[in-house]
Amino acid sequence: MSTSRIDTFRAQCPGLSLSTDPGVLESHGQDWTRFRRPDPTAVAFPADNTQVSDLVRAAIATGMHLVPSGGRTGLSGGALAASGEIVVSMDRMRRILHEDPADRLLTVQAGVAIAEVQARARELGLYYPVSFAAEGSAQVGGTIATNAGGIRVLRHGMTRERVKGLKVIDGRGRLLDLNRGLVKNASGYDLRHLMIGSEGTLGIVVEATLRLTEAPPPSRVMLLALDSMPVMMTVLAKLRGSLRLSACEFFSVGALELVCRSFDLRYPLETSADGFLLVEFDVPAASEQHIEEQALAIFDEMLERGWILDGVLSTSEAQKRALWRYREAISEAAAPYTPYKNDLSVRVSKLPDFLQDLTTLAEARFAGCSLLWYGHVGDGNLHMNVLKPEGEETAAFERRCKEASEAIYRLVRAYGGSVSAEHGIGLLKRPFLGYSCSEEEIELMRGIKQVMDPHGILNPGKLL
Ligand code: 2HG
Ligand code: ZN
Repeated sequence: MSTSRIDTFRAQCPGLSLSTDPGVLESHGQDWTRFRRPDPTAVAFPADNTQVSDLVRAAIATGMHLVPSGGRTGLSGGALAASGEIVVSMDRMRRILHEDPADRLLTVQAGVAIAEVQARARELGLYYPVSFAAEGSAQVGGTIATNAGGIRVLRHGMTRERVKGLKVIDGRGRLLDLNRGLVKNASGYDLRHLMIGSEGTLGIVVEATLRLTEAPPPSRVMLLALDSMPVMMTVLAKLRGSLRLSACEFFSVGALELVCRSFDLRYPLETSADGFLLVEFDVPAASEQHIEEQALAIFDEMLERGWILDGVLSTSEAQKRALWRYREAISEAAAPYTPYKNDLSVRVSKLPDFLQDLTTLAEARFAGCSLLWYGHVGDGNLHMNVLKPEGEETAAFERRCKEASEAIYRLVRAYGGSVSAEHGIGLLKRPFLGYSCSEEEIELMRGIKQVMDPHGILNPGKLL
């Protein structure tokens, strides 16, 4: 790009911090995906809403494209800038703006980390339930742009459920103040919900008003070795019948072994199995003994019926955290193997059949590759990571995975599922959007994009 174009851009944004430092371009031009090299022209660090609005107007005037960027922990390439774009980083917009314990609302700038929202909620005696392994780096704006899920969706839903107000700069540089923290608001189309999950293609989130909830009661974690995969839903139904679950996660033995190897952890159980279920459930102090007895009785019954082979029940907070680590560290353990990610969902009741069909398909298609299976099975969400065999070229591996994806996504469609449960479509899943959404839906999405971003400057090439 010519120097004059970026100079014109700069001149239209007085006071805007704009970096062209190669290290910053490299770090801020990408997310956690590793299939493309970042190549942005510059990284903008706006400090307030006006500067975001200015830079959108400057982008329109100069024909520059913008890539909104948060904590860059995305897994679909939604925040990847590989074509000379200007990255819009929220790193300087990290203030908690307003606390309203009476309404249980917290208003924050888009660059505040999820862990900070959680910490502030705790200080207020409340709770922010969006939780996932990358919460220390992931920012509020990014989680709204992708409608992030995580490990508490079973009880609290996705990020969408938490967003009660949203300030957004649209594709013309206008500030939209959506829903303003209201519980009830039946006045027209709810543009807030259109923005949630739009992956920076309709507007740039600058502020959010988040709904907190009451602090959860004490809890225990149970890790179970499953006798077989089909029995998983029977076990879940049994547990749900008697215990108040706040999480239900699954992982395969391959995933567990990789975590143990990568982080030098000891194997958590005495018996091995193909798959494991990790559940967390409430144990309010008043009924601690009763619930513990109930949990152990269910455990014995499941053992007797042959549904599970082994298990462990946490007895301390430290042990609870240690058990969670086996699940939460999987993605990090997989990272050095350039994993090709699948983030699939089907209705919870269909999961066992889907898993069986998918396993047969994936084992045939990915011969020679290690497959890691894990996910939030209480929500019908399965992550399948295909690890790149040592020595294989990244581009060739990606091509192979994409070809195999067609068959996988045909199966997903046959089950009425989704090709992206919680990671977004971004760049990597864009060719496959049609497996989740009909032509009519996609046509309407294009129309909405045209209205909200008529100049096509917001995250072009992503999602649609
Ligand atoms: C998780 O559930 C995250 O651990 C990451 O959504 C999943 O890396 C993945 O495929
Ligand atoms: Zn996940």
